[in-house]
Amino acid sequence: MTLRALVPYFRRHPAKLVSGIGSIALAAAIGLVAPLLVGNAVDALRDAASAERLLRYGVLLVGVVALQGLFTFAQRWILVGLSRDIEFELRNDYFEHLERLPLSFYQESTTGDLMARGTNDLQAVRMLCGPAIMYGSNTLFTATGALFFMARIEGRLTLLALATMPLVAVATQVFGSKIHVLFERVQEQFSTLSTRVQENLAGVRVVRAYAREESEQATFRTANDEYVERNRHLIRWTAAFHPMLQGLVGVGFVAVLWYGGLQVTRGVITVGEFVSFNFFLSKLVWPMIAIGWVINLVQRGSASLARILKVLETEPAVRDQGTLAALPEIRGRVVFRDMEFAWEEATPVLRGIDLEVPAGATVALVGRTGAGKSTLLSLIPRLVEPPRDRLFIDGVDVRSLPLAQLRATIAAVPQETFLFSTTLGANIALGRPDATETEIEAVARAAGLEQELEELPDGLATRIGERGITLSGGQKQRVALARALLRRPRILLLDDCLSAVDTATEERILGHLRREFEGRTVFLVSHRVSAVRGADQIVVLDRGRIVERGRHDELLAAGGAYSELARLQRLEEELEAV
Ligand code: DUT
Ligand code: MG
Repeated sequence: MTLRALVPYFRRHPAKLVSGIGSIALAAAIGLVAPLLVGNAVDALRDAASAERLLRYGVLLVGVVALQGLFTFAQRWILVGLSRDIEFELRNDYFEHLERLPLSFYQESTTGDLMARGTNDLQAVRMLCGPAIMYGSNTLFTATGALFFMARIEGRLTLLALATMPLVAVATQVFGSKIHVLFERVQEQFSTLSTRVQENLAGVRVVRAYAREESEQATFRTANDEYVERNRHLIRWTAAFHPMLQGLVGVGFVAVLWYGGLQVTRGVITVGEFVSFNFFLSKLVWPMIAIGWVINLVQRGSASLARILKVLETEPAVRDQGTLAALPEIRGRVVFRDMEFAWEEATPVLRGIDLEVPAGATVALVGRTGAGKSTLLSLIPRLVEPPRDRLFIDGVDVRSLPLAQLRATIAAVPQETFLFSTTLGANIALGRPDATETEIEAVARAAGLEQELEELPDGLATRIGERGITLSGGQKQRVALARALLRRPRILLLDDCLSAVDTATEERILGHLRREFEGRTVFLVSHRVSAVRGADQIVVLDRGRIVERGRHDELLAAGGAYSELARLQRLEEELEAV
């Protein structure tokens, strides 16, 4: 059962759970004293009413209520606190897991949906851990106690009072499940809504550029309408639910008034007992309503928990497995042997790739868009899992290397850079938070950011991204490059990392980089011949196969795809020069 997943979380807080439920029991028990007191007071009025006696009852009653209040406070404080603790831990676990999920998972799920699970669903689980337990146990204790005393006063009257109970249970069940279904639909629509907002925020430039504001607004309004509509539907049912319960309870009261009054006139019970009885009955009203509410909370909570668990139970695709062979030192020789890879079955993206890159060498990958260059690079740090015995570093299958060692050896600049909304310096130091200012500045210069360092208002301390300065595409790329250089990796993967920089700047940066490349194995993807001409080996990929390889001059002489590319680019440059 889904709810079992919460057991380990509760196990961590035994003291809170026990003292919380203990407080509920005490509060309920003390609460039951009040009706007895009032009953006695009423009977005392008839026997021998004296102001002093009444005052004594009054003071006692106040004391009882105050004590009950104290324990009610304690139960709330402890159990709501406990639910917050569990929420905190669950949220951490959820986030931690999101960090380890395979890339494919993110292609299948929308951000809005993942956000909804981490917010709304988590909230529903918290309600299950706190209020549901609190009101559930309160109901249990109060109802048991009240029924016990009621039965002692008058058995038949108690049965009469309880006659409406099965109806309440049935109604709760019917309404509860209907409400549950409607709530699911509301949650679903909320996900859709948040996805739209999230995409519009992230894609704000595209929306503006294509003048899609109005149509996006219209789509959003429709989705928002639908959300409200679904909520209305839900409200209709929840709104009808409580009055109906109260109505049923009211019928019980009328019956008790009639039959109980009769019993008083017959002298079977005293007026005081009758007053007590009614007081106890009124104490049952809230628990009866609470039953319905708690059922709802449990249903919602477990549905939400199931959604969260679905994420938590998704296996992190890439992780250490089998026997590992940590190397004392990685030198950086990378070998692909007959590599086959497909993102989706039946559509191979890499086919029969044989490639040897000696430690310290630079290999350049060129080829048409979609040829598989980025895919090839993503296999090396195991961002996606390569097949076994196809990819080796220093002669060891990458799948046998501990992930931590493998990734510490490699720094990659992905084709699409991503910067966090923090300072420029912190973005560069992402992979080495302990780096000194001087080190960060050195790599920033090596990555061609010298001018930016001068011109940005606070240099490395300038905030970028949201609530900060927006960098240009080429600037972002250079920040990402600096970030990779700072890690001083043995293997450096540069995926078209200067594509947004003009050719002259690229030349200049590559000049700096030659020094950085020394002693490192470098994979350099580029569409520009000027960027790759200096590489030890140039590999031309086409539809997942290596179609040509060699040094710049050899490939030019061979007169194949590479020399054609070079010819076209020369032509372009000449045209530009005109
Ligand atoms: N592909 C996927 N899923 C991914 C990434 C890529 O199915 O997560 C497909 C798209 C394409 C093929 O793999 O058909 C190769 O893509 P890749 O990104 O490796 O191509 P590229 O050589 O890097 O192209 P570009 O020069 O446009 O970056
Ligand atoms: Mg690519």
